Amino acid sequence: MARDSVVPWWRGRIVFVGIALFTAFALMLSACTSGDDAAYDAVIDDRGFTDDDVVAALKTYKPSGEHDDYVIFSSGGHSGQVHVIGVPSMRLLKTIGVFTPEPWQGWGYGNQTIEEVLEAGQVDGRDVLWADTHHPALSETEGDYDGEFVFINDKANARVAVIDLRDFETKQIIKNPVAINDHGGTMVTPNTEWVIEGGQYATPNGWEYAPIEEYESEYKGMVTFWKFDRDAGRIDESQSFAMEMPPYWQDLCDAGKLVSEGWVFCNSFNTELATGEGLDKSGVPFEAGASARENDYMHVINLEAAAEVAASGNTVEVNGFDMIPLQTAIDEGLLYFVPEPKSPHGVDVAPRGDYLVVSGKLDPHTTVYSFEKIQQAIADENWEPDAYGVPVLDFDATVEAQVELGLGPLHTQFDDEGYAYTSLFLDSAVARWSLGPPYGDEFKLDGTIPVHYNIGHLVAAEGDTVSPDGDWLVALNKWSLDRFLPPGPLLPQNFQLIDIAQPADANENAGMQLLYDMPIGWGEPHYAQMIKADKLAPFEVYPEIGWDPHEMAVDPNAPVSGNERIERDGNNVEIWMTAVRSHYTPDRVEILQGDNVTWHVTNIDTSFDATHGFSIPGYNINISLEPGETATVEFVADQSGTYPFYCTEFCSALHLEMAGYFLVAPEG
Ligand code: CUK
Ligand code: CUA
Repeated sequence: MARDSVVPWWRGRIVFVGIALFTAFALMLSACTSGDDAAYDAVIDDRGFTDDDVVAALKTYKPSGEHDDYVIFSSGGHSGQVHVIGVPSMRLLKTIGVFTPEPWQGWGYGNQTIEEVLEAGQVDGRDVLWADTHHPALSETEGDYDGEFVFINDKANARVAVIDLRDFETKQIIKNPVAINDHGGTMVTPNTEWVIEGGQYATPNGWEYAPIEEYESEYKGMVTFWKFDRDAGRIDESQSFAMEMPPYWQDLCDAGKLVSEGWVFCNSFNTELATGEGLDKSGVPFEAGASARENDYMHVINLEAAAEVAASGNTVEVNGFDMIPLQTAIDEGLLYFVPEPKSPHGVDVAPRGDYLVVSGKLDPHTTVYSFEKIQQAIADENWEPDAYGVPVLDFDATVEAQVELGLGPLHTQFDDEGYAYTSLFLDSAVARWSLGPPYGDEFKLDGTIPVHYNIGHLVAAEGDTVSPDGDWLVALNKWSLDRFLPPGPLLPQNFQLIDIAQPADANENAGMQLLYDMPIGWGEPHYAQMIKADKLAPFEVYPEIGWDPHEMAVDPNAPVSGNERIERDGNNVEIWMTAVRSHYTPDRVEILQGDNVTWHVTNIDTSFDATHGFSIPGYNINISLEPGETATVEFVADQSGTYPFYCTEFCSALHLEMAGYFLVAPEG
């Protein structure tokens, strides 16, 4: 793949590093002290760097003005946001406002279209302005990231968001009508027809009340398939559906690709149907009860067939949303189970779609299933039904290999050299292991590298695609302990950049080298995806003045230069205002207490990076206007007073003068 066809940039860099080091040491040895070399040596000396440190620094350093080669989209955990990070420099580029208000982007402070996006995420009519984002998914075309959209789930409230990568802005938040929490989302099918959202903690459908004693019969699991309309840039709820599952705790999903395209795989746990110990301690605590059995079940779903069943109307409605009942899924051959050892966490589909990798948190092995063998077991009806009648395929008939990796294996990524990488939570390490044919000769562990500490997910460059790039891996570590200056007792997480470009025999860590620690000081990220930077082509400025980013079109009602005005109709006041370096027109707005205010603002600047803000103190209004953007704010001026409004972006030498007065005269 990439490495065979082109000479990657790092080759030259490694040669350069090698030459630089060789030169440095040769010069040291000969005690040569020409000016530049002496400066170079002095820095290394002064800072007490080892050879490895110098190599690591040279591999990650980006001189001012040089851009990164890859971009990570990371979940923001319970910050509710998505973080954008450059690789290999590990510089934070942006934190995208998603489920949680974000002041810099004016996300959730009066901009009417943004308020509508956030309101769509209400649960039972209540604003929920935080989220626990777990798994971002980049949109794909033919199984490769295409750089157009990112999707992200909210585990806490079972919501899914759509981010458009033309402007890195959230365009849609959708509440799952069937479930109150999720986990196995978001994952996309190879052409992004479907965005997958699997459930987690079972509840009755629609999170209605049912006594916990009725867990077995009344509680349900689910997987939801959201239909994505790429042209509209939105999920189409009317074409989407859920599939009812037994009340096992569905965990993580992955979409099939190439040979397995059209199928979806989700792991699960708590097939024990544990319901907790209760205050009277009559039951079994969850962590013991939900990990008692040797096996849980990987869910194998025929999505292509399920979509036909849903389209034919063979569904029930839950809160107005189409759901395929469990019995229908069984009768129509949409759902099979495969035993997975010891509290599994996650299922990852290999680049060719042929193998499914599942690791049990309490099993030192990772288990590799063959999609072909699963299909054969289905054809042979080589199964026993579970308690709900779902066919459980024979374990031995579906397994390709088991590889002993270490303690607490969790998630797996792939590269272009036939290696797989699995996080070892309990060992605080990354295992590098080889895939068998057709990727390599045999399934075997090549070695591990320690990480710091308690790694959850890991992400490799284009690591979920049909053509991973290799080269870079980032370990998403939960604890950082001694790695950074402690900012109080709540510590950042640690993203560690690892070079995986060398073959496994290159050093004692199976060829891997730890390069850089990046503290993550916002929420707890779970998963991330890494895309080649040149696949992203965001707008530099909006295409036309008066652009409505939500509609991705010019707002016909946008204020433009020359038509600025204030109109009154009864107690409705409408303002059309423009912003340009360094002036608002109009810069005085005088109204009456109790007026309903509709305030449109357009940034008529069209230069790269010429963003203006617009904030009104006291009224909790703060919007961001990127070049060309128009926005509308609506509020009732219920408080009289004198309110200086101003621009929050330091946009010019006369930025402080970019201000105005909003005067609300008292009633009567
Ligand atoms: S989960 Cu958190 S480390 Cu939500 Cu993918 Cu495994
Ligand atoms: Cu516009 Cu400061």
